Amino acid sequence: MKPNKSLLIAALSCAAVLSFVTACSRAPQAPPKEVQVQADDKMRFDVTAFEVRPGQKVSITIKNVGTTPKFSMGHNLVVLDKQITEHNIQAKFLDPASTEAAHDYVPPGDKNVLAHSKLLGPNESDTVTFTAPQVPGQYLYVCSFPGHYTQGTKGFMTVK
Ligand SMILES: [Cu+2]
Repeated sequence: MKPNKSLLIAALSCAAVLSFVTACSRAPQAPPKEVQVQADDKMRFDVTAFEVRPGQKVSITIKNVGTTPKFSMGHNLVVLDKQITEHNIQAKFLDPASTEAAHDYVPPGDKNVLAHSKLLGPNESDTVTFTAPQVPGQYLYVCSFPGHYTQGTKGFMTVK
């Protein structure tokens, strides 16, 4: 017996609809990832690694818990694209950032900056909210105040 052509088409389109619905329900909205980071006078972040899902909303609160005035020991938190690595960060980001005191040491329009906080003095805090990249990998976050990265204000956001 020959299969009924219109039945076959109906079955196929049903399957297409089903797989579409399944694909939709398979992408649940993960709740926002909240991260609290402290920076201190020793030029360290207390949180140096965290994980997020691709496309997840991320909310990072950075607090300067040091006591040294902002002009000599300000801290910010800058999340960088994964093209910026520990090997190229000096030339590709830190050097240009070092001359941007007027912009909290973040070069305006830098495409490798995914998100950044304000530059913070003692006891100040700031929250930055952004959407995690879709591309899995390791993304550096740093303080771009001159000299602080090399002392240790850095960490990795892992998208996976
Ligand atoms: Cu700093």
